[in-house]
Amino acid sequence: MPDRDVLIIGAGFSGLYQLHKLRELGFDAHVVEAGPQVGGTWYWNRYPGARCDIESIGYSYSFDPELQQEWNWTERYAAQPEILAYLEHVADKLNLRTDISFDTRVVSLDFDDPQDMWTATTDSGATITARYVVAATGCLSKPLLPEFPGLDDFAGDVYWTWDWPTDEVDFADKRVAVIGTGSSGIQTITAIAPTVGSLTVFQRTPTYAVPAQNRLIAEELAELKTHYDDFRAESRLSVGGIPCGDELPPFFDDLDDGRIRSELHMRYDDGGLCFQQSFRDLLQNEEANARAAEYVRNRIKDKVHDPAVAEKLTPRSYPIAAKRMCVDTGYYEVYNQPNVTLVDVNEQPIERITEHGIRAGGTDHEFDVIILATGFDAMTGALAAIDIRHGAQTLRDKWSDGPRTYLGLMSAGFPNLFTVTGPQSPSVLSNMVTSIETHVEWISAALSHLREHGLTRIEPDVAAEDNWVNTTNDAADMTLLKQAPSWYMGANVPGKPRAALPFVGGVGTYQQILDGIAVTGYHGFELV
Ligand code: NA7
Repeated sequence: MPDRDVLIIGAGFSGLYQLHKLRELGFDAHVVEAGPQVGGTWYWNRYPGARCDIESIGYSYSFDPELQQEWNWTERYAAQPEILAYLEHVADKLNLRTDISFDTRVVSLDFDDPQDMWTATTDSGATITARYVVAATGCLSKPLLPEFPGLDDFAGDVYWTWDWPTDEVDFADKRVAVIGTGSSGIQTITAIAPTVGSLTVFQRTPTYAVPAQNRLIAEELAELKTHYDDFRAESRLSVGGIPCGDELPPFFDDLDDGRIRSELHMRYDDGGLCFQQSFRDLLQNEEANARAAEYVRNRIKDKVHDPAVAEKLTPRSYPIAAKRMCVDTGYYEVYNQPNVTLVDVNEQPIERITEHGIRAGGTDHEFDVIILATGFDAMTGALAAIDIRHGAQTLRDKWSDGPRTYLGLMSAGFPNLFTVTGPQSPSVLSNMVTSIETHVEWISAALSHLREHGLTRIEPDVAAEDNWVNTTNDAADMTLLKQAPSWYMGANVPGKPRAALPFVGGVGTYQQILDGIAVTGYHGFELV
């Protein structure tokens, strides 16, 4: 008999809810977490200015009405410490820590056929057996560590945004470099710019950032709490896992110019990622996309005083929203400070890190501090980091040309192994917490179904998986996603196969597909 019914890997938003849900259903579940405490992404990414770019009222659990009523988010977009405090509160309230092993990393998983169980080996060499494994390992949890030659020679301080020190770092009067201008980079840059001695930003691809319009939300939240369930129901059926209001009809539906301009203006000024839902077909229609992209480009031009710097900051080579957009609070304005310099690494490639700084394009820049905000091996990285085997087959080999899953939940040949927000599910194209709840609830119901019917094994059919892989690729082909060199496509990791990692069909559609599959007795899965 296995040690546990279910082994859950990871104690972030996914793993915590998965543990609670399974315990509620009477399963013997246990979590293994690499970090020293709960939080996952929100434990590790504690860099200055770290903040969620999905609104806090949606980026939170809906499963517990009492929790929903008692917790008060202070701001429209919660900062990292508040999200971590929320997850700690949830862990305490639901008494979750007793079933979590901290500071423990799963390094391999091996499936035993006759017994229908997984053996997990941890970094201490200990083993745990479980009938089922749920990988709640996160989509952006395996950091990308670009090999800048000479990094070890640097005499100053090096910080990675994904592993920031717990003690406060003082940048006063320091000469600071930041490499990377994704969400982590631009949040860090904006937060430290007021105090640094000087700041030099090394940018490879300019981002489309729209304003957050962050604010205190005490009154809004009190009002929402009178009908929170309606908001949650709407979230689950929305495109992105959080309601964005009515978008404009498809671009070609006779939209007059004034209406287009006022919609873009209204969305931009309202703030946040709902901007990308200005038109229903913004990610499908090149003309609609170009119109929204041009709007943001013009706003960048308005904000940055030096036209040459503004031009460098302006994205022109890829469609808006085809690469993860950023949400900012004064990011572009940072470049109006006299002590801030922007280096375009396409013009001045980083050649090496030296003892005193960074050599780029033949110029030596001297620094006291280098901050690396270079992103993640998204969606597949955390799974590939575990040696997952069934007989002679490894998941790494199976996915060597790109992930192959059924519904982003399981992969054929690897029975009893579920992924929460796995590749080929909406995940990173959505409010993660909505997508996490959908998966946790679906997986939990599937495990209850197996138990009720005396079954011990579930695995997708190869044909169903092939169909889903084709559906995912076909859906991505109908969009402009492939036109951007983004981590959505695996493009940021050298040697990673290019494949659409998320399912672009939207949260609501996906939820209906999952519900339909469960109702039809788990169509496409083999239950033994
Ligand atoms: P991102 O969005 O992947 O950003 C990483 C940044 O680092 C991005 O600007 C990269 O440029 C840059 N990068 C990566 N490698 C290099 C090298 N070798 N040289 C120069 N620049 C480099 O990760 P984040 O952590 O900012 O955000 C992750 C998600 O968290 C975000 O999308 C939200 O969902 C929240 P590139 O664009 O690849 O050219």
